[in-house]
Amino acid sequence: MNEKMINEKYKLLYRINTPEDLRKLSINELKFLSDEIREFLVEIVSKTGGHLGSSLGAVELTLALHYVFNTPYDKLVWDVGHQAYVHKIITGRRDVFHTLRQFGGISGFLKITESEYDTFGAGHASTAISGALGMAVARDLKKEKYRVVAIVGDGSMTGGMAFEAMNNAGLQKRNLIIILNDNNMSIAPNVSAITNYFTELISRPEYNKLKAGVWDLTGKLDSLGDRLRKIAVRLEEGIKVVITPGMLFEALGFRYFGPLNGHNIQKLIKILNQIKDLNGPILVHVMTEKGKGYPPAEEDSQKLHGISPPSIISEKCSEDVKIKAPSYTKVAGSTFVELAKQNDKVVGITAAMPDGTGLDQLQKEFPDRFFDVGIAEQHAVTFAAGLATQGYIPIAAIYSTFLQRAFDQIIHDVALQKLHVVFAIDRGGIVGADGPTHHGVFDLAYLRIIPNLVIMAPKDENELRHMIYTAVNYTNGPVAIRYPRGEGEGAKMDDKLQNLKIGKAEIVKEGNKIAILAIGKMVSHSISAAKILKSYGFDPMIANMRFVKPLDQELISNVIKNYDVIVTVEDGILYGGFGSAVNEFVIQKGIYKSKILNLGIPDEFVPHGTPEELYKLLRLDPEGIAQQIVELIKNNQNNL
Ligand SMILES: Cc1ncc(C[n+]2csc(CCOP(=O)(O)OP(=O)(O)O)c2C)c(N)n1
Repeated sequence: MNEKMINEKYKLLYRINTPEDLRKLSINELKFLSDEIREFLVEIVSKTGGHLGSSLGAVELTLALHYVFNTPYDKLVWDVGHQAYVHKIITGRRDVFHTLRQFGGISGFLKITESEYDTFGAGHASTAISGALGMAVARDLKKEKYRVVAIVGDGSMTGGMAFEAMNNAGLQKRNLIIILNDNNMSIAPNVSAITNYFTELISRPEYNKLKAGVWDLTGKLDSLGDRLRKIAVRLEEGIKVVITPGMLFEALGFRYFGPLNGHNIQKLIKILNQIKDLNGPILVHVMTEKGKGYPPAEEDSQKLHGISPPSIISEKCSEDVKIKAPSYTKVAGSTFVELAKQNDKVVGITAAMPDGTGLDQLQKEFPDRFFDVGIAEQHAVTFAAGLATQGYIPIAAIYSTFLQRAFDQIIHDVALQKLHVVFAIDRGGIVGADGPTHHGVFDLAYLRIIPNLVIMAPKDENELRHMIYTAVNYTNGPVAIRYPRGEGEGAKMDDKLQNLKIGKAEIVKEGNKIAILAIGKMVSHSISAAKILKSYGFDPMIANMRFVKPLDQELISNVIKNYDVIVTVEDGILYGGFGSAVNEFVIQKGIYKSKILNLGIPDEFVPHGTPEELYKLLRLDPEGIAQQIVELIKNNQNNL
């Protein structure tokens, strides 16, 4: 599309370079702008991939917020950040929006270094209220005047941290506005008591009618002094307690407004203007529709929560994309079901990611043994611990990056009590376009330090099945299996599941002089690296280590004796990870003599991009692994 065509198609949008431009538009123009933005979103995100549904649902809300609040002086704090594409587009990033989630391009989430309008980085759920409260307190300490607004989805409200923050905000009584963006959906349909509560709240017409009356009354009484106002508020409290179920937010110290139609921009602007300077913590409940304005997303908002490029909207793409192997997730999901069929004590737990973890398969087959606890990873782990005390074998399937949240629960509630919980840790390693908030690169390091925990990582999807089987049969404590995002390696699937020997590695290729000790996905990269090394005259031995804990000490001792160069390879952070474990072992045993090269992720956050781009950047692609080994040998020719 040339510039003229773009200008015609997006007439209003191309006038908006900052929210200041937005504030010059009439309400009617804002409505047309909403349509243009929806079209723009679908056009771009279908090419880049990304969180389409959530952003489509938040178009009017985002415009209204930037229209009413004086951003960036006033601070908008978006939870997760996946719904903030419109915010990006109208805060100076329209012309680079096509680089969304691309290597070197703009982030798919909020990033404090990307724009002064991104007041707080995000990617993980339920952080916005805490961050916003911190800003509000800082404002008061500095005696400044800016307003702080946190925008949180109903799914993210299921995270305990949101309530910890509300509880504290209610106590502190600072001026703070929370917008509850309620679309009744998390990624999957939102499953929680709080969702039922919202639904109940909005479906009681008698409450809404009375509430409107009382708010009107209190509004009119504003000028009549404290006493009358207190009486009116008390009257209102009384009515609410009788008519509404619990008044959760008000009990936490918030003034509740809503529910409002989040697609009626005129009304949104009116109400936001009315409440923006009220004192104390305020909660505005806004109802939106996920995927609004784009029928495929409205019809299947779960599927279109996030889309991969080329978009599933493109009709051609299904022919173009050749699937080489089932994903690790799919294989894990079918193995969970297979094991659940064999053993009625096996149960599955997800924290709001039934499809993402493959547990949707168990949900279909054994709905009574499947538990979606909401975006509540900490609870998921301790809930699993409770089940395990009673003889159940919980499989807690959680993404590596989100399991970080439950670090203490793994230590205190599971490992310390030696409970048999199976952690199926999906998205270990590099995840790609979601970037640094989502890469699962810390898991081996943060899990390795926990006593009683067995940690494995499969070289391919076939081995993943055996590892899940082994973990379910291992009754001596908790087991973590960490596997990557995306397609498997195309491995041949064995007919029968086998128990792997705990702490035993597998030699996948004999060789001499160089020994490559690889873990997880890095085994296949190392096998390809060995082919490259052949052209340099090297023939390395390759071990699939399988276990980060316990380590195969016997194998490592033998390798130290018999090889000149030992290379450890992992797709995780080097500090404290698998390579560190090998180093610690050889130093402790006093058997350190060979050159040891630790390949993995340096002490940096990994940006977003395709996995291929990122492996290359990190020199963890086969070429990078081979080259690093060649460089080591060249630099140490005299010592080897
Ligand atoms: C701690 C954590 N767990 C899981 C996720 C994955 N996740 C991203 S968005 C999302 C759903 C959020 O629902 P909601 O806040 O209602 O926003 P919506 O997508 O419905 O607009 C989930 C579960 C996450 N980002 N952070």
